[in-house]
Formats: sequence, structure tokens, C-alpha cells
Amino acid sequence: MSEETRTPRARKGRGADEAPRTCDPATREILDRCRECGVETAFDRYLQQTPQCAFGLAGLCCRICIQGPCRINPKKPGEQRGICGAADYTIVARNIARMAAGGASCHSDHGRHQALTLLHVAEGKAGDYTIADPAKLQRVARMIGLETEGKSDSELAKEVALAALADFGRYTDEPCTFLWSTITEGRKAKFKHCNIAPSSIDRQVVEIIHQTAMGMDADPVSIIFGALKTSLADYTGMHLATDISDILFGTPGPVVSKANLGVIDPDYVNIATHGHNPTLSSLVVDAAELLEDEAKAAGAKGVNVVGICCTGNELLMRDGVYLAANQASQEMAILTGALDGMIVDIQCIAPAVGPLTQCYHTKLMCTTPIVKIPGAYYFDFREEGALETAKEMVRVAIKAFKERDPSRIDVPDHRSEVVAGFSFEAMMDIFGKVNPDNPVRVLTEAIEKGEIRGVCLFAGCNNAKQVHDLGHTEVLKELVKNDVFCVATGCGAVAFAKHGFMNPEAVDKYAGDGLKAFIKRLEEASGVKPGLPLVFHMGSCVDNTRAADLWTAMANDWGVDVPKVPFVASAPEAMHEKAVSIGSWCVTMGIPTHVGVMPHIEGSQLVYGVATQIAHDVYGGYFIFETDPAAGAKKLLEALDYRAWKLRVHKKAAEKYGTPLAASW
Ligand code: BF8
Ligand code: SF4
Repeated sequence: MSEETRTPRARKGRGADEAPRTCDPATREILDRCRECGVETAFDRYLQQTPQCAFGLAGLCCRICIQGPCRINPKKPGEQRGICGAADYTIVARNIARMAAGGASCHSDHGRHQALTLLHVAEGKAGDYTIADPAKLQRVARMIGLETEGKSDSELAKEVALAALADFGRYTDEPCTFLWSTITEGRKAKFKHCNIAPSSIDRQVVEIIHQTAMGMDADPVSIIFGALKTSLADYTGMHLATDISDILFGTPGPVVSKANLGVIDPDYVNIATHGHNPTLSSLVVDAAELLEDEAKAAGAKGVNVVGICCTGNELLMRDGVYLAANQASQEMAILTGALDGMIVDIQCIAPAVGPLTQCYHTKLMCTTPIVKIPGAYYFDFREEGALETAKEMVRVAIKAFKERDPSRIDVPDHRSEVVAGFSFEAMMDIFGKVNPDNPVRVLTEAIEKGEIRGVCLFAGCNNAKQVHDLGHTEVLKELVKNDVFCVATGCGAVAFAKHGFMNPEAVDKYAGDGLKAFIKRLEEASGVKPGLPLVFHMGSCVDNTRAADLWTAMANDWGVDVPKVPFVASAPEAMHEKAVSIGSWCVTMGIPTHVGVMPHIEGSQLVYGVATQIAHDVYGGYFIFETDPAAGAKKLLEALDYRAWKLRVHKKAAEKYGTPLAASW
């Protein structure tokens, strides 16, 4: 059989001679070892899957009804429509809209969990949780228009929780509260005009699944607008999730920590918390502290909780917990041979960790009825008795510590210093040290003067189609060299933390003169020790709305709408459905959004055009699809420069003629 005619699966091991697809030295070290002993990871499975199906890659495969799958070829007469007659633009639009629904479901279900926990705390039914940040509770209550005078924390918490829960199930057409109270007036007018303001998260997800069912909407523009409405439901769920997490666990402020696999310490009982929900992981941290003596009795120096993916970001931001890995290196944590327990909750947990932990002494523990992995222990983690359950799980890891095979322990000696914890409030505190009257002016003024060229939010995942962490780090280096102020969330933030971009030394090493001067000025005024980092860590994926709060504050300061603000977003290694929904709301909010992995939309020129051009005309934001990091960075810089230039021109005209700033973009 020739190489061409063999199936991709038969070409297993084809990549054996290729360099591992990562630029993370710790991951690289473990992968090299895996090659020697034949352990398979996602890096190998990606190669086994190539070449990937061209229909799927283009978004031209439809499996929405069981007449299908229909695979169509828009360029070939006779193959241009599915059995029902669906054309390329309908199939591609429906597929991507359903991805946005998947993303919105993930974030908002997470947010619902936070809201229910807050409600139960307020009702005295969740004794292991408290209102950690009453000041944030007051702020959120005021933000959503609640009367705060004379109310106790519990009363107010209940009202906030009920307002959040109402955003899931409203049956009137009034827009979602956590959307409407956090955006500019300009966006409200735009969303009303385009009829894309969701009134309820659950209803919107149901609506888009309905809208994209067999025999429903066939108009790509209408479907894409439905997807954008769904992405705004996603935004709503995210915003309330972050707000309530801050109320329950504290609003992050600057914190010092370390990141990469080298934070796993063989002398300790090592427990990785993996997933997204701080409701679980923060109690694991508490339980670990309480059981130090039991760990010592087992022969360890104590318990070392480390984070993987976004729950790692949550713990890092609030408690300075070490970060071990991002999405693509989650398997590596187990492969160190020194991980005793992996406690998982929701999202981005590779099913591969099930069989992999069974090859090691590592105990995998699932905690929610909607995430069960064969081979894992299952703990029914509920608010009632949460700390006791967390303790039981920590004890499982302590027991596993004694079952380690010392010959298999090999932890890569790579870890970087990290300064994290930059919630929107923490940033305003820092800016406020320079300009107490109007903190955000520090940022807008630096852009007006040309000291910095704008702001970039780095978000999103790892994707095996890209070299692990390389997209993030390459785009970042280019932007900071060119004086762009950068903030980060999700697995992008973990990449920067691991690779040493989140500490003060990185400012000297990578920042252009303008950015360096800007950060140093903030550093001097704020006195944050040991100094401010090159990239500001804003939290987990669900916390991307913290960055939205920043662009909203900038827009309001200038008195313009978001599409005029020199603010861009980049997801160089986007992977999850959540990245689709986040990217979509960034565009809808008016942000040029770079995606470094091609989503499945190239099968329809029309849909591609809507995402890259029509979106711009209507919303001011648009997608920049560019898989080459250098070219992506260049396009982001161009977008920033265009906006900053236009803003200056409009500002000059407004000053000259005494008129408000022009509204166009
Ligand atoms: O929510 S960045 S790979 S871990 S989806 Fe997942 Fe993507 Fe990581 Fe966090 Ni967000
Ligand atoms: Fe085929 Fe139409 Fe069914 Fe899709 S909905 S699988 S295109 S028949």
C-alpha cells in the first residue's frame, strides 16, 4: 500500500521523527521521555488524526438530521446541496452557530452554579462558603440597579443572586440585566437596532438550536445574527459568573506565584485542581491546609495544590496558588510521576486523563454528575458538606502518595516567577495611584500621547493544530515590542505565566520604550512588589468580561462607542466552543479579533465575508483569521494604529469646532 492510500490511522507514529509540537521546555522534556517509553499523548493523537477531513475543516459536513451526514462541495455541480437542499452558506452558518451555543452553555451553566451558591449562602444553606467581598457585593448590586441602603449582606446577596438567576429564564423581551448594565449606551442602541439583545440565556441557547434545526432558518446572515445574539447570552453568563465569584471568593489583587510543571514538588502530596469552577477548587485549597498534618504523617512535607487550566487561574488570581499546566500540557502533570491526585470539575478535561492516571499511582477524582470519566473516583460534591467532601478527596491523594513508584518520578526543572491578580478593580486601583480622580484616564491619555499604541486582550486555548504556546508567545512578543499594553486570560495567560512573561524582568527584556515607560510609571506609583509584569493576568476564561469592563471604561472616558477604542483581542490558539462564543461577542462589542486557528467556516465565502467584513460594517468589530503569528500581530497593530489615528483626528476636530467626538468608526 502506498503512503497516499493508507488511512490516516494506519499512519500512526508518522510523527515519530518530528520535533514535539510545543515551545514549552517542560512539556518538551516530558514528551521526549514519552517517545522513548511509548506513552501516547494528545501530541501523538493529533498526528494520528491528520490529514483531517476537508469537509469538516471547511464546515461543509452536516449531521443535523439523520438523513445525513451530507457532505457538500460548493464548487462541484451536483454536490452543492445537502439532501434537504441546504447550501454551503446554510450548513456552515448553522454549524458555527451551534458551536457558539455550546460555548454559551458552558460559561452560563458555570455562572448559574455561582448564582445558586450565592443564593444558598444568603439563605444560610451553604455553610462552607461566605461573602468574602461585601464591597464587591455592594458595587454589583448598585451596578444592576438595586437599592442597597439599609440592607444586610445576606439580603443584598439574595437579591443579586435572584437577579442573576432571572437572566437565565426571563419570559419577557427585556434584555438581560448583566448585559444591559455593563455596556456602553452606543452598544445598547446597536443591539436594540439589530435585535440581538438576549432576554434570557437559557431561552437564547434553545432558540439558536431551534433556529438551526433541519428545515428552519436557511439565511446565513440571519443565522449568524442569531449566533451573535447567543454570544451576548454567553457574555451575560460570563459577567455574572465573574461578579459572583468575586463576591464569594474575593476580588483578585496583585499576587506573586510560580508557573510550569516544575511547581510539582516530589516532597509534597501533589494535588492538581483542573477545570473551571472555584466553588470546588477553593475548598480543596482550604481542605489541603487543614490536612497538612495527615500529609506529614504519610511522610510528605505537606500538601501542594497546583492548578491546571482555568480553575488554576482562579486560584492563582486569588490565593497565589501555583500554576502547573494549560490545556495542552494537562497530561504532562500526570507524566511527572509525582502527581498524587487530580481533582476535576467542568470543561477542558481531556478524557485521556482517565486511562493515563490508571497507568500511574495518580488518583483521578470527578465531582459533578455531568463530568464522569471511566476509571475515575466519583465524589458527589455539593454545597452542603462541601469542605468534608474536599477533605475526603485530599485524603485519597495523601493515601496515593504512599503508592508512588520512585523510579517513575521525573519533574522537569522549569518554573517561572509570576505576578498576577489584575482584576478590573485591581487595575483601576493601580491607575488610581497616578490619577485618583479618573483612573482609566491614565490608559486613555497614554494612547492619546502615543506612548502606547493601544490594548490587546489575549484569550483562549491551546490547539494541537498550532505549536503549543508558540502562537501566544510570538504574537505577544511582537505586540509588546511595539508598545501595546497587553492583558491575558485563560490558557493564553497560563502560557505567558509559564514562559516568564508575567514578571517585572520581562518588561525590561521585551517591552518597547513606550510600554516600558508606561508600566514603570504605574509600578512606581502603585508600589506593587516585586514590580509589575509585562502582561497583566486578568483571570480565567470566564473572566474575559473583566477586559470588556476595561474597554467599556475607556470608551466612556472618551465619550465614544467601543468600535473607536484602540483595543484588540487575540486568540492565537483557539480551540473550544467557548472560544467561538467569546470571539463572537468581542466582535459584536466592536473589537477587531484575531484568531490564529482557522475555524470551520471556509466552506462558505459568504459566511467568511460576514465574519470579516459585514461584521465590521454593522458592529465595528470583525474577525482577523491569520494562522501565521507574525502576520497576525501585524494586522492587530494596523487595527490599533488605525483606531488611534482616527481618534486623534476626531479629537482635534471636536476641539476645534467645540463639538462632541464623531461617532463613526
Ligand atoms: O476556559 S482557554 S482550553 S481551559 S476553553 Fe479551555 Fe480554552 Fe483553556 Fe479555560 Ni477557556
Ligand atoms: Fe443533510 Fe439537510 Fe439533514 Fe443536514 S439537515 S444532514 S444537509 S438533509
